Amino acid sequence: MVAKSLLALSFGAAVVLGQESCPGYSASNVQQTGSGLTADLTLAGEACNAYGTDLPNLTLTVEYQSDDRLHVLIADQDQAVYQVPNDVFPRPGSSGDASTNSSSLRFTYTDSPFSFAVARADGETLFNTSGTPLVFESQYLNLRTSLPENPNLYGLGEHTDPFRLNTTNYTRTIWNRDAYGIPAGTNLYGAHPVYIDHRGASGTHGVILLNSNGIEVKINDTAGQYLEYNALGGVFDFYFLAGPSPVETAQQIAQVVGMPANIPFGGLGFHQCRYGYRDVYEVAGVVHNYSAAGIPLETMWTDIDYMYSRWIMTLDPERYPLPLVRELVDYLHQHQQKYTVMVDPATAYQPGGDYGAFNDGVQQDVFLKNASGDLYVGVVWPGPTVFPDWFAPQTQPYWDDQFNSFFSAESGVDIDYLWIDMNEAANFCNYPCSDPFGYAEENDLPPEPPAVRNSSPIALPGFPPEFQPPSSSAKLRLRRQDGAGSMMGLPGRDLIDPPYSIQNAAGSLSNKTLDTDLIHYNGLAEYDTHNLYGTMMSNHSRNAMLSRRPQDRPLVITRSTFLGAGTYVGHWLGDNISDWPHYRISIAQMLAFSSIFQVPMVGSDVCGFGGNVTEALCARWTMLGAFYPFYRNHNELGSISQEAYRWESVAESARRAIDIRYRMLDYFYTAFYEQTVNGTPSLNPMVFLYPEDAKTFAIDLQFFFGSSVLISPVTEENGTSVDVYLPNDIFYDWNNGFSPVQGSGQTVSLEDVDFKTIPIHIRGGTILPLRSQSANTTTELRKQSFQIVVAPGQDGTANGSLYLDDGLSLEQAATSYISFTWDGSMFSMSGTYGYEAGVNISTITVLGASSQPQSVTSNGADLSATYNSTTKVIDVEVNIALTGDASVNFGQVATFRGAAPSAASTNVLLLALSVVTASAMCLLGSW
Ligand code: MIG
Repeated sequence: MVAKSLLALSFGAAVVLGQESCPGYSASNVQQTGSGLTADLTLAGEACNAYGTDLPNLTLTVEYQSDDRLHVLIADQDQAVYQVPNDVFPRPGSSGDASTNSSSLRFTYTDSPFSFAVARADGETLFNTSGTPLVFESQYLNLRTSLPENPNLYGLGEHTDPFRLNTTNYTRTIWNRDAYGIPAGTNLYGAHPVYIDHRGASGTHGVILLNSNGIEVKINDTAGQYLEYNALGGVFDFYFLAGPSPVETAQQIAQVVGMPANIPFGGLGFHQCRYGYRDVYEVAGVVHNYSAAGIPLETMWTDIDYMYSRWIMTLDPERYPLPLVRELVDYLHQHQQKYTVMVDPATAYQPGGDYGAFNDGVQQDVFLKNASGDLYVGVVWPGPTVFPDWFAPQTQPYWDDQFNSFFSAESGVDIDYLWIDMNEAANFCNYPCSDPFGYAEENDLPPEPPAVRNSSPIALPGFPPEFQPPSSSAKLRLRRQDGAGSMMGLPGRDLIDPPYSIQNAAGSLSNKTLDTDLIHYNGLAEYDTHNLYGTMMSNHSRNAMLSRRPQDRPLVITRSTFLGAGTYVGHWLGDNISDWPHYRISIAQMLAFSSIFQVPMVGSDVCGFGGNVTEALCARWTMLGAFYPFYRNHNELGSISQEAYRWESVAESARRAIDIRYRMLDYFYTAFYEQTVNGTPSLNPMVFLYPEDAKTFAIDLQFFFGSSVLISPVTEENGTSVDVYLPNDIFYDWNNGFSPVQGSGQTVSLEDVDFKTIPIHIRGGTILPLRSQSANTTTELRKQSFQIVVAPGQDGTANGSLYLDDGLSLEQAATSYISFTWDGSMFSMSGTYGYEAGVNISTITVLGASSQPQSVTSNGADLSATYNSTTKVIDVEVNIALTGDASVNFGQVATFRGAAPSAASTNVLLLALSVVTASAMCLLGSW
């Protein structure tokens, strides 16, 4: 029922802005529609014009889009105000059958002064704007919702603040920025104005504000607890998502921002990168050293070092000559490895030369222009640069052409994946960048490249003999030689210096980025669309990768993102520092991107980017990174080398961590796939899986890889202990032969966690498909048989799933999706079996068993089972094809069931492993 709210007792308080009291709006002409209502909102008094001009006439549109999604749009009646374009962010439609009555949400409003509230059908108020009048001005929007005391809020990225946000005196600025060192409390590379509000047993909901203007979200408790949006333009385009669980809320966010793109299986392998590999020999040397050290390297990367003078779509003919780069790529491909390079948007300004990326772009009119019609010139690595205008329709074919030529499989750099950077967009020259040429010269841009080697490179056994130092005649073509009405924004605004200043850490809006008064090809202002630049480059770059390899799923990793970026690309978390605070915060950051922003292919630079890493930190980070979806060691120019083979301890931790990751890779790939289908997070904060356990709400140093594998890394330099919270549930300790561990809702200290070990617990109630052994590449890994690990839960049952496909194709001809269940004595699998995996299940492992089973049978045949009475693990050798339903009967075996036995009545042993001193973690004896 849409009714006037009784809740909305207005305080009658006018918000005081810029010395003026703002009048708010009155609602009139309320029209019920099939799925909601519309109303006119009229300015209710004298304009306050606090930070711009109050708009007199607005329209409210409320639509119940599904039973758990409510859309509330407050826009100007004239539809002149900028709105995020549908072709950049395709809005979800209505499911058609949603209605006021069926929805689990209720919209109510007060007409004067206008305010609205969103509540659950059972009455719990989720959002209520009655505390302050709505402000809707030409360059300023203000809306505040009251919240319960000390709320559990998550999201509003990109940031490096705790996963559970501060709730007092806290400002989150959203304005994409090149943010070296990713400082806490500041605006970083991405714009994700979405939050999750978790209220324990009362449920969880989500709120998306679809707005790409600069935004400041203020959270404080000075006028009751509130959350307030201050935006520099656009409209109030809200999506309220009912949850009521955290996982359902995440799924509902995905229904709005789009399901994430799937990735190639190989993208989950281990990646090595750095800024400052001086030449192709050094890159080849790294590949060689990994193999010599016995550390699986899946993908080798090259930063901007490969470019001639930092010009995109070129190679440095002396340091990275084409024939040798092609040799390197061939070598990698022959060894089932991959190659990736970086591309920036900024293109060297080189008029009058033969630089094709520039010339073609000028000719096809793809670069941003000043009001005068001249090219807009900023300064990035190559010195003066121009920037593609992704809003111009000709930019996609231009970008495709550049990719097809420079990244040609036949004659260019045949990359497998792509890395895109500096797309906030970054510009070194502060506003107003009146003399980019002078600025570039003063700042030595482009920088001097490293000296060319004058001695022969060190021999690399296994590399082609032709892999010789560049001959002076090795000339590379620097680029291809063969053909290769509305809602546009209000006029009259101050697009450089709006009256309201958000707390942009770069200073004024245009600092270190594109001028915000630039007008795009289609008429939109950079002021309104700045936060979209990186995501539009992502979309264009994904398409360009598809244009050269139409059959293959692309993997593109971007720095800058907006809502919905995950539908195109993954994200690395930018320029972190090689220190423990950045190691620790990487978990919260990654959780936000995966479980809230729906950009699940995410990770931080392993061992850290800026500064010099310590051996202990690099060893720990190499293990933690094995549980990032995107697992890449990357390092800054000038920092000490940090490839995993540089220290024996790090090499050993890499070998062990990769071994575990790879054995789990199909399990994680399945979780990732599920996220692409329905938004179920492939990484879970503890609060998502234990939403009623208040002790989990703020945990962001432990997390679930998938929904079964709890990772609890050591978080201190030289530390060998870690405080671990285990909810009241049954877990199985990976590092102690899968021995059962009863969690008791306490934090316990794990001791003696050496530098080669990361604590891993399997959550009871789950079934993990593992590969029975790891391999040197993911291609080889896919030839290993499966070991299915059954981890019974408190009720004695468990389930899991396995998705199988070729790991590569955009369109899959045949896939398998298999469900596994354990009912206490019977293991069964059922599902669809289209994909020929070529391997079978070779072992079924049942954890937490109190005794050896009397008999284990499949189709009436006896199977041989071994039982370890210390770890309580049964292993059964099987040979089950992944081509049809099957079951294995364990007869009367007793696996763990029911609540933890009390110490008095059972034989409770303290865990004898290296790890434990805490009474809360006990090995369950007989029961
Ligand atoms: O201004 O390409 O975040 O990963 O190594 C720095 C050089 C430009 C920033 C990226 C970083 C990369 C670096 N880039």
